[in-house]
Amino acid sequence: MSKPIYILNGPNLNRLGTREPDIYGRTTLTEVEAMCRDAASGQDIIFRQSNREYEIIDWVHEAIDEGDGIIINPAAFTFTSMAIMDALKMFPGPIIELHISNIHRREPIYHKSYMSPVVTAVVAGLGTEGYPIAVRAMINMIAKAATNA
Ligand code: DHK
Repeated sequence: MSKPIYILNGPNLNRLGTREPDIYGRTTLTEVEAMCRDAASGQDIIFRQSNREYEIIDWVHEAIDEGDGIIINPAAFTFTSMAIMDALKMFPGPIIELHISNIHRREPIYHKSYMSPVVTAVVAGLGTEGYPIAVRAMINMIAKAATNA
């Protein structure tokens, strides 16, 4: 029985759709969640957002026990949180770090991610379309891991 994919979103992403639309687009986070559920085609998804660092850490811990994969957009915590990095290090399954914008083409403060060294893959710059693309990639990685197990 496959376990859910956790899709975790960091600070300010609750304002997606109105927040800096020239960078993040006009699609809302609720619409992004629907796009992920469509792409998952029946695979269980847990989709959450928080502006609190400790809450994201608690959800990574929950995923360690209850999940098969993590897709995480840590937003600004990407560049500040060793705590979230340390939590992700404990996760035994595949992890995709996701950014709506291409962080490497932005100001230097957006270039050094604490997460990239501990994740399986990074998706950046595909806009909100990056989410369903990451979901399909995650389902393939979980299926591959299951056949190799
Ligand atoms: C979202 C944010 O909130 C920024 O702090 C990151 C990321 C980029 C994104 O592109 O999804 O730098």
